Amino acid sequence: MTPSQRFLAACRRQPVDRTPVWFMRQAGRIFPEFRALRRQYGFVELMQHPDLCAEITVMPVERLGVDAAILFADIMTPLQPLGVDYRIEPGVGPVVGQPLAAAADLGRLRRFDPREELAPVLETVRLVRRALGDRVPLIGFAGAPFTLACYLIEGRPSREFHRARALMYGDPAFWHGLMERLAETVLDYLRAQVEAGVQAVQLFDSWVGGLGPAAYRRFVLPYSRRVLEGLGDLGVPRIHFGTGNAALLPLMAQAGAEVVGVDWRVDLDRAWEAIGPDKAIQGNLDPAALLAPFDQVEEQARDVLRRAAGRPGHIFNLGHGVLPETPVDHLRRLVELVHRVTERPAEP
Ligand code: 1CP
Repeated sequence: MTPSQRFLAACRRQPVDRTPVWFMRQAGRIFPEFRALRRQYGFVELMQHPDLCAEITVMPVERLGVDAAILFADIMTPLQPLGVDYRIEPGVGPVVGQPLAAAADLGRLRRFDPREELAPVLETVRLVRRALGDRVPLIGFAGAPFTLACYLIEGRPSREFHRARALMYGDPAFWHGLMERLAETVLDYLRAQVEAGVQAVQLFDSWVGGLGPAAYRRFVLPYSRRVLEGLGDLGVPRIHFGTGNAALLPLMAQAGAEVVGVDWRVDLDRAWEAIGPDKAIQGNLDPAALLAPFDQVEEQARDVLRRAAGRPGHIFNLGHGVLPETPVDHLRRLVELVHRVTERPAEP
């Protein structure tokens, strides 16, 4: 099997010759070449250079041997044409110029066509597909409406997103209006990525774990579902990732993706019971394990693989993004380990 076939088959819970593996946040932050580029360009400026973004996207495929590439962009990328002024501050993350606070602010959000206003990102997709050919598939992505709403309301990374949660309960007209606009924007953007050539999509709901199941069901699920189901006719596998609260997994599994991505705070076998047998699962090595000596990485990785053994539909990944200080060589050896441990003889 080629890595492309391996990854796409696992998404569909079909048998594979080895467990496919890739790492969230594998493009960029871990490579010295990226850090050198960042001294030259601001992050938002870098997005205007499809040739450089394509190079960063392909780098982990060549250096680490992973079975999939993920587009080099950011969850904030579609917010600029929406009319949101933001910058990426080193050591902090996205910072929004004028956070949203009330229904009147929704009037600031523009309608736009991603084919025009996000043309450089879509050009990156085309360049990457040309560079990769059929070697490995390219995963497109977007932030889920809830996680984007958190940044738009808080204005910067926050530990608990108190303001966003307070507005969710306190001003439902604003909340639902905002989530509707974000769902529509994210859906258009992901559809444009698929048209440009991405072969799978991941919806990142990185901060959703701050909610309980009842709030998730009422304030978030309908909008994530609108995005994921809105991609249904395109035939590409959909991965839905969230962190922080395993109690949400059964609900996230109802949002319409083929694959549920799980973080490291839950045992993979338990997570699979929670999402049910009709979904594939992606995860979930603790990214911090990679900062330990490699024998510990191996022990933890084997535990993840043991919990997934014997059933098709596992995509090995970390439980959240790879940490910037991770040794590149640990990642390379981890890919090799996952492939070696899970290798199955070819069907006769
Ligand atoms: O593989 C890659 O890293 C390349 C593509 C990529 C992806 C998939 C980037 C580039 N960002 C993302 C997704 C992303 N961005 C998420 C979802 C995944 C996750 O939870 O990790 C989130 C929450 C963001 C928001 C964001 N953008 C942060 C995190 C802030 C926080 O609160 O922890 C940061 C630091 C950024 C900027 C950013 N995006 C990407 C890079 C390489 C960077 C750093 C830029 C720099 O050099 O300063």
